[in-house]
Amino acid sequence: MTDNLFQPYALNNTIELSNRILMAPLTRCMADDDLVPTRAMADYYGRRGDAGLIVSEAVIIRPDGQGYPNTPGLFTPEQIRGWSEVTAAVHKNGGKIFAQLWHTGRVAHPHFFGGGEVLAPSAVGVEGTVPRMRELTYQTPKAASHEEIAELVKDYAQAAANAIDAGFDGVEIHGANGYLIDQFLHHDSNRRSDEYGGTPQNMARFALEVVDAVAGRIGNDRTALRISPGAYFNMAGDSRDRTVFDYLLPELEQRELAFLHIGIFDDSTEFDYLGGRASAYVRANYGKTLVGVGSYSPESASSAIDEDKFDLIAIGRPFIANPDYVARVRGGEALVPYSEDMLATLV
Ligand code: FNR
Ligand code: 8K6
Repeated sequence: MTDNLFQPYALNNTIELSNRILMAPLTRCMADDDLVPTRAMADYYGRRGDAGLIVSEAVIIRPDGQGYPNTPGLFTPEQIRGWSEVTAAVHKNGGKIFAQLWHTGRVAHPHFFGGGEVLAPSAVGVEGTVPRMRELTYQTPKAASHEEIAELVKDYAQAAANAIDAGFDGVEIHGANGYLIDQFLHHDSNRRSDEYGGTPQNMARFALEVVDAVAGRIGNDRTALRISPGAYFNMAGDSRDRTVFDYLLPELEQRELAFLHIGIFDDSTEFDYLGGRASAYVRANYGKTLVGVGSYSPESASSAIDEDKFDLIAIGRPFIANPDYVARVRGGEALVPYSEDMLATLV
């Protein structure tokens, strides 16, 4: 029984979802060479309009945020126009869509933005090479100055305003998966000793400044955040990270965001320093709407919601394999299994 997935859910007085299934943000690297969303992308998202809410693939807020080929942007008039076709296609099919706002920080590569510096909290690089472009080795980033941090905060807020201009219903700030905001929140990547590092308050400062700037620009009711308290991607965990999130979560709760979303691939992963699963840790420290994710089936998601582990479920890979995921689950039909070769085309 998965009936509870089909209950409507009010995020707040502004936004009501027709069901509890979110399409998770899924990078597809299919924008054109100016990072403009294409007609094929509008059709792809439009086909998934029966999700309670779509969170778009991660969208870069400015050129030096790019770390993968052909990831879309939201900083030029053409990109805003391209996204307005996507949001129109989703709305035409009765759906809602948030833009996921992204800066990759130290995971950026100058190959994508004509050379120059890679900005991060500290001059600590990631090992290895860019996925899909293995000839590109990651470079050591530059620790962002106070002026550069202020500029980044402003650019998140501008991208949020651009998202609203493009017809999005709101934005999810990408604070997860080892990208820029997450780099401030973990000791592995944040070695600063100024007011952006060293203590939980300082390490959480950049995340909260971005949240406040975005909410100030478009409203807290249209602002959501994704976080990864458990480091698992582009990042090494550190037992001291726990105190950063112990401080951050009550601060976020006060801000009355549309929702908080966990960033993880498999929610059965246990983190020593969180005392278990990331979702259980966040649920215990954050009392507002929580979105769970990570290798859930319709049945396991339905049980988790029933057991009050979170309020809404985001589904990723199964949505790539099944554009009609919601209809299939509702009708009790079998799902097409996901496989990595499906990433080559937009179905
Ligand atoms: C992802 N994921 C991801 N997360 C995110 O915050 N922004 C993104 O752009 C992407 N892109 C992305 C691309 C691809 C191809 C995959 C497989 C995953 C993570 C995704 O949102 C989700 O957390 C995981 O896929 C786990 O959920 P499922 O797939 O087990 O339902
Ligand atoms: C968020 C943008 C990612 C863009 C590249 C496509 C991502 C493909 C999925 C990669 C899977 C990585 C999984 C890491 C899981 C670690 C589990 C402990």
